[in-house]
Amino acid sequence: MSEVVAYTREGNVGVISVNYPPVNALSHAVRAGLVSALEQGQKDAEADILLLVCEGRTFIAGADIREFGKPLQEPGLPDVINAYESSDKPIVAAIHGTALGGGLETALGCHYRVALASAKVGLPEVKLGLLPGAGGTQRLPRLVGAQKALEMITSGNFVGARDALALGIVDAVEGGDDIRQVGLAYAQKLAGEGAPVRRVRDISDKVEADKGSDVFDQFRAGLAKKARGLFSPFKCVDAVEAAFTLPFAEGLKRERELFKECMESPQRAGLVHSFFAEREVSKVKGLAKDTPVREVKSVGIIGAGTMGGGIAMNFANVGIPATIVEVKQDALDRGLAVIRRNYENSAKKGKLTAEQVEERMGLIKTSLSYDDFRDVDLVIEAVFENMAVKKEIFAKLDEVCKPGAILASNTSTLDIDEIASATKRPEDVVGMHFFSPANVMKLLENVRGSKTSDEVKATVMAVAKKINKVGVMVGNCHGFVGNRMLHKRGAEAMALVNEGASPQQVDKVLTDLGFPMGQFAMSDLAGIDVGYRIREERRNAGEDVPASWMDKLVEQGRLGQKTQAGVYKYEEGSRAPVVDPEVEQLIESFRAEQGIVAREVTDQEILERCMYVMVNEGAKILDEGIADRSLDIDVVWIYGYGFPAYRGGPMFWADQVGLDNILAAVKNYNNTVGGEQWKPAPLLEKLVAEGRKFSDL
Ligand code: 3H9
Repeated sequence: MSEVVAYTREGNVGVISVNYPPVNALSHAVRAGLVSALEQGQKDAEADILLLVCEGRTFIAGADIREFGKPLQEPGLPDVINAYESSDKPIVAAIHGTALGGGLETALGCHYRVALASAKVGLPEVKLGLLPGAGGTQRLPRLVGAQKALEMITSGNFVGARDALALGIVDAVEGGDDIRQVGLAYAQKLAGEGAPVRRVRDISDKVEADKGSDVFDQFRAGLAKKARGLFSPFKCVDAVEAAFTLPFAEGLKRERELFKECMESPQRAGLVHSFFAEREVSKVKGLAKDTPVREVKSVGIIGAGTMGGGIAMNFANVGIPATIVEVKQDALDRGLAVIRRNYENSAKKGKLTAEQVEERMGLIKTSLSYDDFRDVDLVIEAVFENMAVKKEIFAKLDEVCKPGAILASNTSTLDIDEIASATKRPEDVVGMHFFSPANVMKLLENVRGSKTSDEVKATVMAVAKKINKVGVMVGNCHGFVGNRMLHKRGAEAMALVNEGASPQQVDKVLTDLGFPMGQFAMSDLAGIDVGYRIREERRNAGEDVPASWMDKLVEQGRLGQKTQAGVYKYEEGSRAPVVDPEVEQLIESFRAEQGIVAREVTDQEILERCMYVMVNEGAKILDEGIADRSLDIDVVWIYGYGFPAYRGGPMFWADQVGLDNILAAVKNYNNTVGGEQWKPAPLLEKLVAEGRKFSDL
């Protein structure tokens, strides 16, 4: 008997139970086990009806993603499901947890479905760059019609059990939490009624009703905007359409062909890498799994600006009270008003009820005194980037906070060790770098200082999870992982414009690569005075920082979106960047002043200089141990800067481009453009010499 799928009998019900932790994914062993258990059930004269049920936390959550890219071992999933659907004895699927992808497809191959009220179902293959490839695109529309099937399959969103019942995906929903008992009772009831075999492939009314409908073209038009640059959502529409134009068996064949196309696409590889990378980052290298985690039941936040307010919202959203401290009452009032407005906007969109808004506002307190931090478990400082100010704050926190409280800085660039040196407890000091808007962006870059204790590291990673962020642990250096790489890209983008490119040309190359916005649109969003101040500080410190056309913009009061003019101009109330002829003129006169003769800059050069400079810096970051693994860098960029997940992050992307190609270009720019940023990273040279990739490290 298979170890992962067992066949037993209870009364007249043959029970096929899957036990393959953690999520009962359809590995080869599970598929083979399902087939042999079915054969036993068919042969079992005492079994009138069969029940498919899973052990552990969930019904089958899909194909085993770890098998993707490896040669298929028979039986393939479509054959397993066809065998279940063809069974002469009725089969009931009993669903708890999440029936996803191949899991829901397996349930759709059964003749009846009963679910716990807490269960969810969905076909999330599109999020992995795929489409449901085991009959999901042919069976689901037969139950729910074209529109709903397209919505579910192209979005990958889950549906709760009650909605699934209303849609006809499941036949019954039960309370409680004992899925085996629920499944047995339902199967016995059906057997008692003499319920016949009922195959989804034979249900045709919805297909007939939607034949010839223009819903497919409408969907494609909608996706052209929503799924820009993506491959598989369009293939999903093609596959669902086949359910309405082809007989079932041929529809399955068409689905298979389209599934293979998706499976072979680089986007599938990028998205699967992103899926696992997001989960791997929670396992911090060198941190024992059983490291104790401190309880965080209340937090203090210093600074009621956009950042401080956004950070407070994260905690209030999960029921953790937050106290914000500022020096002036009007700053607190302003900050609180912004938080309220954000929540009320969510309520207007139907995402929160009025009670929830008040509940969350009730969890956010304000104060003018650090004394209110006496009992908090974690304090996050979110004031402007000035070391002297931060050190003063941390010295005060050291006096006020209870022993064991974690003292965190939201600094985006500054030295955590120097901040920690202002306290007598550097082991409790850590960086927690949120990304703006902090209530929206998923990334939390946790920065370990040289003395940060393991317990504190483990706790801030746990806090990230608790507030629904993706936490990545990184080392301490100027800009950490994300901003250190971003600054290199920013400087290169600015130089490209000096040399002859236009800001919009640079931005277009980046948005064509899949970024939601380009370098300059992003600078306008953040405020271009930020970079200006950094350049000025470096100049004052005697560094040789070349003059830039962007300095001129700031000197003219064009600070970005907040002044409706920066690198672009902005119409009142709009965030859409509009090319401004005044800026074009300013750039031209800057070039004339500097004696620069503009040359034609190709899109390829923009791509290489903006992206390879980041990859080269990423390699240095890895070499220095600032990031433990290349996947940590990938996750920082996907969740903090909108790097297209389907390209897997900058280091995964570099592997696909070919590290030898990248190194050759880096060497070329080292000779032609020059500068520290183009000195080839030793790690990049080593990997190329050894014929290895970042992902092999
Ligand atoms: C598919 O089905 C294709 C078919 O249409 C056609 C085939 C022919 N495989 O997320 P968690 C691991 S495509 C292998 O932390 P949660 C995961 O890596 C598939 N492993 O837990 C992690 O491992 P570790 C369609 C998987 O409770 C552990 O399980 N299905 C798979 O927050 C726990 O995961 C999907 O896309 C898998 N399919 O969330 C579903 N799934 O402990 C993808 C998970 O070593 N999965 N693991 O780090 C999910 O959405 C979530 O994992 C789930 C649980 C909601 C199930």
